[in-house]
Amino acid sequence: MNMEKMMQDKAVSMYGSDLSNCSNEQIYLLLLDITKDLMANAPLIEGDRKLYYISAEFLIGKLLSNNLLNLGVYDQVRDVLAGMGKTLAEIEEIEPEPSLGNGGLGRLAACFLDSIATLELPGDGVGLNYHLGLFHQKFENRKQKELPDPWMTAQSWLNDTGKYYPVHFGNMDVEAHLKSMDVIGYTGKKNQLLLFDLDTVTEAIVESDSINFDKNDVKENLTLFLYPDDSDEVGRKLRVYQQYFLVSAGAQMILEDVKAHSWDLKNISDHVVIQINDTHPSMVIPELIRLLMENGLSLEEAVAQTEKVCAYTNHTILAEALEKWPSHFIEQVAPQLMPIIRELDAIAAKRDDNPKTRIIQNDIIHMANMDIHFSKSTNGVAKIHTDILKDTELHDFYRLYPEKFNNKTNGITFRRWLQACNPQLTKWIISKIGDGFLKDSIELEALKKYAADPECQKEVLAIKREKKEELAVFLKNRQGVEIDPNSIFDIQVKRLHEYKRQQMNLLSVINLYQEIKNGYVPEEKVTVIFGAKAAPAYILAKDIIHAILVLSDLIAKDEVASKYLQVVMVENYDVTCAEKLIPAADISEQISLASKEASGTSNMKFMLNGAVTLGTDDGANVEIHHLVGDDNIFIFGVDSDTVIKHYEKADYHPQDILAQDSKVRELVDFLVSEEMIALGDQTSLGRLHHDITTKDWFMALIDLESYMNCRKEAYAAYADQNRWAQMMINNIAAAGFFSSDRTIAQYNEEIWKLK
Ligand code: Z2T
Repeated sequence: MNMEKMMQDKAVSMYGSDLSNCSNEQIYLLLLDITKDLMANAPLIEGDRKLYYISAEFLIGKLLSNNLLNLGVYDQVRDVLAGMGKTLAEIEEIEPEPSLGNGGLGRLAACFLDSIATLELPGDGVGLNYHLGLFHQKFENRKQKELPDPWMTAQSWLNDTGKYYPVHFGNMDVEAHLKSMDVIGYTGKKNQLLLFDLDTVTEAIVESDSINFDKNDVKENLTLFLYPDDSDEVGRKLRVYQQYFLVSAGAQMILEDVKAHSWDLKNISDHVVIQINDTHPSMVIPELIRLLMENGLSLEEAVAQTEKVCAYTNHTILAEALEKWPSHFIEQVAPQLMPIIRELDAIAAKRDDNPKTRIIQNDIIHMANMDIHFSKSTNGVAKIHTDILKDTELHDFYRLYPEKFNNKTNGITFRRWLQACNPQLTKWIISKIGDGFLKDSIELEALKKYAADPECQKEVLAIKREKKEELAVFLKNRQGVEIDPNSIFDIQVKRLHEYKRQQMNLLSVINLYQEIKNGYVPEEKVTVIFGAKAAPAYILAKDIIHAILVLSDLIAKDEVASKYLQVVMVENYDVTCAEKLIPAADISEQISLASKEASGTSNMKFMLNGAVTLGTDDGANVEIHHLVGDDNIFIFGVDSDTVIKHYEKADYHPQDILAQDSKVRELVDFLVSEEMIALGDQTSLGRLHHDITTKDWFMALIDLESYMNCRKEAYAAYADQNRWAQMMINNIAAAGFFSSDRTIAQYNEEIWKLK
């Protein structure tokens, strides 16, 4: 196909003008049109068994580059644009990023869709179309402010299927409107991302300059935002409305599909598998049972089929994130589910006399318990996470159903996280080992033999340097901040949460700042970069953002310290900026409290792009550590068993550490020093200081000393650039295991059994 001619013809038909006269926006729109046409003609992946990956989130990122790449026309488009003196990156700037996820869980769902289509497995994503996304983060007075994120535009990747499904809430009936996006795999075949929406939703009910809206009017607000503020009762109930809307429309659509194929509903489990992405879509279980019974199955038959159809993935051991809904919520939102949930609870009671595995306890419905009893599979997302589920968090269930438990270590799609965001490194790898690794990622291991080669070391360092310069330009354009590509780029990007310990990173930076003030001259300048959104109702997380922004300005204003140290917090961290930050990173900060990060997935993206991990033995870091060996990673901190014992015995007290370690005391007290208060908000900084000194629930202080020492070791290692480049290559070479193609192949072999 002649891409140049296609683009020329489109320019004439759409704008009546020559391609060379088109603006970037016009070029984006004509490429959108061409790409959608090409995808419309791509064959659907089909089979006699189909997967539905049901999830409240799909953090898909911009789609133009990714779709061009998977359609096999990326190079052609790039070349046509180059002929006009333009880059794809410039054109892609026009594309808004769909804001349909929070963080890892939503991004994982997006990587999975890419790999499912690439492996040519029949599997669609099922989710919701949030008009205003999560929220857009702005910094104002060094604090996070939340604004709506209206990402939908007149022309977009969304298609209207014209289909509607009735959803019956306790107090009203609504019509779920099905929208879809094509998901094209690397071999040119496609699946769908199916997103439900409600036509009566009204963006205008959101107050200007905030994300506040009337939470009571479900018809107008249902799909406005992802996870509306759940700090008050109406907010939480709205979330239950969203969940039932998703699963009811989703289950109806699945049954319609089954009927269209003339498959027998009595044997639906021969043809359908539903992967439940955390507990957000758990109500699909009773809803499917209800609908199967409406279609003539007995309760016993419907339950037996549903248990064979559904599979559940757990993404966290944090107790506060395991959803539990008061039964009166369900009674109001979806009363038709309550009799079924009560039946399921009775069956659970017959299977096990342990009250802790019951679904309904004190009139509260434990969603995860329902999932485990009535799914064929329960999986964790990294080896250590699954082990903790079996040994502690879900131990009672593991004893009951050992055969249901399994691990599926997360993965990432190399199409987006290497080929699209780092073409330079991709080209270099191909020049060394060929392009077989793009199909079979384990072939990256062949790079190992180049790690000690000085010529190769020079080449990867040059590529890293180029990506650091690109990031510098990007950040200058995006938020006007200038960074120095000669410095070490030390990066922590992820949702803001105490267990991820951005506050520990901050305290360590305070230490470096104070040492410089006391005359220490670092060998290398360091740029510490943060990117994180905090949940709007999570006060302490917002306090940590405030402290980072205050420290950032304080250091920038200091003539001496700013020569050696810069702290940058990227505004509105999203997939688009992850694609710039990750290829430019020297150090990947993965410093969660051991046992708390289920897996992490940015750790894999950083490694693949030649950053070296500085982290704890937690989540998938454990597997990264094992694969690269002690010499190619910086590991510190107490292990997960120690942490779990502290929680069991309730014997961790930050006061103990503060009393015996005057240096740690000094660092923590700096949060409320005159210097900080001069630029910051005393209430917010005081609250953070008080929390760390009296509670420190996620034990930032337990690892602070070992973290600071380990970070210094990493900086010292960086000074030996050849040695550092060797570590980079060893990391890239070991990253093959973390391809989501491998993860999906395992889901398919052990759970889905498609084809
Ligand atoms: C989320 O992103 C994750 C877990 C959740 O538990 C919820 C959300 Cl929104 C309810 C993350 C984990 O924190 C992370 O460790 C993991 O890598 C990711 O899910 C994908 O499994």
